[in-house]
Amino acid sequence: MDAKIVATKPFDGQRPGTSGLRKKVKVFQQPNYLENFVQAIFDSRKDLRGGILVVGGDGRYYNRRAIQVILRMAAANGVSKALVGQGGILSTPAASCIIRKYNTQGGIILSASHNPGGPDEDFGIKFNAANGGPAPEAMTEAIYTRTSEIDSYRTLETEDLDLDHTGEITLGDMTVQVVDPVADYADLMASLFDFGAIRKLFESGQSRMRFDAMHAVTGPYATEILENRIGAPAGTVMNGKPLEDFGGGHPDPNLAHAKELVAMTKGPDGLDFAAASDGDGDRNMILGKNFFVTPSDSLAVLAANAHQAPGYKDGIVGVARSMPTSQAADRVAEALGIECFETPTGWKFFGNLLDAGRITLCGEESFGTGSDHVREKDGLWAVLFWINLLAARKQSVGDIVKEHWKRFGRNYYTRHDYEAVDSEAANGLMDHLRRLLPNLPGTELGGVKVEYADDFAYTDPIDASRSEGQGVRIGLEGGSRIVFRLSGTGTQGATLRVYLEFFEADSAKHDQETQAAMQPLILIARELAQIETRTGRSEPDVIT
Ligand code: VG1
Ligand code: CO
Repeated sequence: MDAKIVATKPFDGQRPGTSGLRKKVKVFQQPNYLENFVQAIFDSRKDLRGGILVVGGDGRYYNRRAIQVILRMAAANGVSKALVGQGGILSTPAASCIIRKYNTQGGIILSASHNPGGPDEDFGIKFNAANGGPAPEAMTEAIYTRTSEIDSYRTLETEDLDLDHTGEITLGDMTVQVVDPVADYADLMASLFDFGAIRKLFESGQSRMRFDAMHAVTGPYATEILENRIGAPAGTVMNGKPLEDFGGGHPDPNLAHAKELVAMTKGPDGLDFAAASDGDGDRNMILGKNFFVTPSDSLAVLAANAHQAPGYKDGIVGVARSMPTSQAADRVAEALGIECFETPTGWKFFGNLLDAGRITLCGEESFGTGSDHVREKDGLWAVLFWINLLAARKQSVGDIVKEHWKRFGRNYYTRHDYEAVDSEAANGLMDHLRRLLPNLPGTELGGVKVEYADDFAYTDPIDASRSEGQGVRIGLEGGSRIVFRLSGTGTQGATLRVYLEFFEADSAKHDQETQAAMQPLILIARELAQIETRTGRSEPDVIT
């Protein structure tokens, strides 16, 4: 079958952000918009010709359509084999697992993650490299450059394929193998965690739990692993059927968007353990009875207890966290005598450290935790790690975290998001902060001395690549920090994120309500950035 060459013109703005190209579905539906980006991937990743490509997505609206387009283009661009999740479904960590397990040349993942789905909502596409991780910046820049000069794309004229049954299909000269999206991933989890010990915990009846898939991709994964393989009671997984619009909600596992689940942990009859994941299955939220574990604390607790899970029984070699993530993990690394890295926001920056064997665990404040088992953050992995920990330590979630604070001190932490702010105002605010930076060190904020103030830049310790302008960082004496950055995943205006952290060593002061305890720092941040006068917003839209 001959490839058809279709003439096209470049679209502006196809530069991938923190995690791929994310736009409104309507933008992706423009003729040639998706095709241009996909052809730019094939043009800049020459090893895909004759290679194996993984394709799958989180099942949101436009997923099925996009996959048919991508498969035709893959065949026309000389890919020899495509591995596709049944029904077009692959969670982001499962895609990473399959890219690695079958030694493929990479994968195309369709997702806008925690953003809402549906005809008027968001869609996204990203390329993951042969290591299973999100394309590093040099790769995404090459793809972007190609989108700005593209004049044609290659495709085939064929009928849509039936992707709802596993098995092999021929498409031109390419083989499409439709794979069970869950099996390989579930096997990997079974190799890392003690399913027997977890089963006993469930059988004891002492730990009542729920996992909220938020009508997103992790439903089938959680049902297979928790209910079928481990034997948790039926109904442990809630909202387990993936829907194209996630039931109209934000598939974002946090206190603001997983309200139903959070409510189930409250009161004397509250659940002992509850967890949720996001649209594409890479995020996690961990809750205990009347207890919320911040993602930053979760990373630190997992690092301190890693040896309790079979997959990490020999300990960990190092940890990394994104810059805005709290410094709780740094304290654990110091106690363990292992390396700790601070990287820019986005999972792509962990890839080199993981590949080089410099770190075992990594995480972000945005409900992302993961390890060297794949090259993406992994929601269900974090949930299983926590349940394994509960089974091994025979303690409640709250007790484990409180004991951790007693030993290492507590890093109080919160993030305030101002969403869909006018872009010009948001950029003006960041410029204003950058202008303040040189004069801040040595002055006082709220009576505390500023130790450093900078616009975070990162030099990758493995390949020396440099990333600048990654967020304004203000460090105060005693370990408090204020960080400001603009989101790189939003699709409407700008989203300002304000990250706040302060350290409390005294265990008598570890029981404060977070927002109340952080009020002084919150006010300082608002004033310094002139948030209200510049954006017209007096309160954040989302507090996590
Ligand atoms: C956000 C988070 C970041 C995360 C990214 C992708 O990016 O802050 O930590 O890596 O989303 O997560 P930003 O640029 O909007 O702050 V996911 O689960 O949306 O793939
Ligand atoms: Co996600």
